Amino acid sequence: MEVKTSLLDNMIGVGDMVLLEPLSEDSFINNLKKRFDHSEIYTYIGSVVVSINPYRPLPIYSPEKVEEYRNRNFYELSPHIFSLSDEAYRSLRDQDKDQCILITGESGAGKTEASKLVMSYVAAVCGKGAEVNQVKEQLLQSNPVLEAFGNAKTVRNDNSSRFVKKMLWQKLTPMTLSLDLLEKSRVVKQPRGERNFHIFYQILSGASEDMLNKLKLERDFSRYNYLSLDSARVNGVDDAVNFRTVRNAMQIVGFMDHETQSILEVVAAVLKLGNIEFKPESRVNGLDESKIKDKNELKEICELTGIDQSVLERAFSFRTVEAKQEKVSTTLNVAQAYYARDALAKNLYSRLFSWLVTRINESIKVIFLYKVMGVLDIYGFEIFEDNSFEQFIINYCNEKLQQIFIELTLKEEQEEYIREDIEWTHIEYFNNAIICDLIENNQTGILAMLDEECLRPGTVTDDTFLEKLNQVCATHQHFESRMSKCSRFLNDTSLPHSCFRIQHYAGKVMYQVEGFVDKNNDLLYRDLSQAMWKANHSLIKALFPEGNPAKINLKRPPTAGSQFKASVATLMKNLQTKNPNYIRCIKPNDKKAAHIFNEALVCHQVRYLGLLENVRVRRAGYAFRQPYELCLERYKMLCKQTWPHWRGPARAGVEVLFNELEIPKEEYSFGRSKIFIRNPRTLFKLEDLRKQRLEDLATLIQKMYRGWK
Ligand code: AOV
Ligand code: MG
Repeated sequence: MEVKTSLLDNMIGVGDMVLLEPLSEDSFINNLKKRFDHSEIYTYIGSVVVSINPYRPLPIYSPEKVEEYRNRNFYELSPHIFSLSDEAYRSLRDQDKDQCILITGESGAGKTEASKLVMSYVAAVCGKGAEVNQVKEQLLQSNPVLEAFGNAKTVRNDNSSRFVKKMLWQKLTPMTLSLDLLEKSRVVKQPRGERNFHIFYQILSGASEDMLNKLKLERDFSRYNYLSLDSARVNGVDDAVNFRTVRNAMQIVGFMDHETQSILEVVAAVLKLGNIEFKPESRVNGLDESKIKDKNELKEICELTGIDQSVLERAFSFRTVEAKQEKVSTTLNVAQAYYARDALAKNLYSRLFSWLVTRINESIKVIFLYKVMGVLDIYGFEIFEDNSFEQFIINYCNEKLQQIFIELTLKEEQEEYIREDIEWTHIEYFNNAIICDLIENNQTGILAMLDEECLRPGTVTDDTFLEKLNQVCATHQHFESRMSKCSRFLNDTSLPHSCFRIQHYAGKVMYQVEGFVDKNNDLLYRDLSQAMWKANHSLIKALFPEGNPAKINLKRPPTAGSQFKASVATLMKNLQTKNPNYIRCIKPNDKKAAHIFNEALVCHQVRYLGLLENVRVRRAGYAFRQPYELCLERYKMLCKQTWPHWRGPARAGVEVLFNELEIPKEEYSFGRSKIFIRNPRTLFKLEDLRKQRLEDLATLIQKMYRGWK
């Protein structure tokens, strides 16, 4: 069997960083660059795959490639995401080990594309039969649907995921599951240069006149307050074509026509809610009351969704607070009315999204109590000019995933040495547990303090929250604020008074405190949920179960922050029970452009991802390891006693082989099941000898062949 030696090809750099000699930050980046320039976007660090976004289609994902990588060992072919997928899939199938594939990297680094490649690989190689094929197709088609509703153009990425996606494959049958954690504030407001979720633009661009009429929509984006206009069109994206793809995908996934219609009605209602405007109207007793400026939009929303117009109108003017037996109605002023409107739009949309996910799951779920393989694709680390609660939450999620990487890589490596009875040296590296603690500690964490502030009676503002942060976090190494008691930052004019800064594992991020309290409170007045529950629209009714007066719950719903924290904790616990496989995505430039490799940018990511430490840990003592059988199979041709067949245990064969080749004893160690090689040069030597031997053999065969002729 011919085996490529692409891992060691000098022209295109080494395929496994573990074999890099000498190892330094420069050589690491150089190696990545060399490979990137030769369209080799994947490089290993042991079993970790480092992937650099090529920003152009590469011909390396064809069905032929799938076949090439199928059932092959990790090191036999050039590094590829398919290799990792195959490895994970086979471990699941043959060793019954739960697997998870963790895809990390900053926004635009290629996580979502990677997750889709893994999915399509597993779909291609797993299970058989008509029923399974249908489920596979449905799972793959769930992607365009989830992306239409959960992705948006941001400054960093034209197709940025604004939710966490987790897909599960059971032993032979796929099923999806998605933790939604959607960035719902985007529904009502988008940062400059960004768009709302794709689906809004897709409907307006792609729906037929007839459909638009039915949805009471107009084609013109500029009619809608909730759509930012400065970036309504995205280069290279055809919203109309995508709308057709999404409709088609919805059909395949299993949505009935009437369901799709209901879904689009909710989307239209959300869009139209943004056009309801309020004006102040003074009342006799001096209190400001808000009034709807033009009721036409309200009327149409109600016609579209079967919501009672007078009930909705009242819910935009009054707020009822129930405490024990008492009911108190207060009027809403203009600001409160806008707040209520936006809260309703956000809730309608985010609940629709969760419902979609559940619905997709139901349609493709096949229950088997088999082992599972999960693929996790999150929103990547983000630093914008203005960072708010959303970035804080997204970055916290990334911080946690990095923490899993640190814990599990260290643990796994340590365990391997212990299992194999090999001595090893501990490698130090930055553990971001301290940053996670700053955010999530139950007493002194930022989220806990935000909650405390939100639940405190009296006047609560973003400023009082910041004051509290300043008191409690002032001395934390990773927290910076100008108002803090700690004088470290008093003269730091780059840090405005209304901001705090966190030194995340991936860099410093300055957060604007404005909006934190509101977004965390995430209040939806009960009058509105009741109005929704009363709607003559089965989907909307189902989205607001708490609006049922029979089910009134006087307890305050959990805050957005604490819900998120709980979901992340569940996710992390779940991941820890699985065997992790990592794909570390790197963004080569900030221009979304092909062929550009910005060394400084890559270097920054390599640093914070801890990739060099990863290599060092991997080589702590031993750069390379291989099960005895594989090692013997690959190099047995180099020794008369082992060629062509070795009779006896593989370990003894390797011993004979290494003795014969006079490899110095201190260069390798025998583990229980694997040979551990200390220096990459030893491996290079073996590979060179092997290459030479193969060439000799080829010449010999040619000679013999000519002789026969
Ligand atoms: P992300 O998931 O990491 O960002 P994406 O996977 O959406 O990033 O990648 C961004 C864009 O890069 C894609 O839309 C493609 O155009 C391109 N791209 C990525 N990977 C590949 C690849 N393997 N081959 C070709 N093009 C690719 V975010 O969701 O914003 O964190 O939150
Ligand atoms: Mg993504």
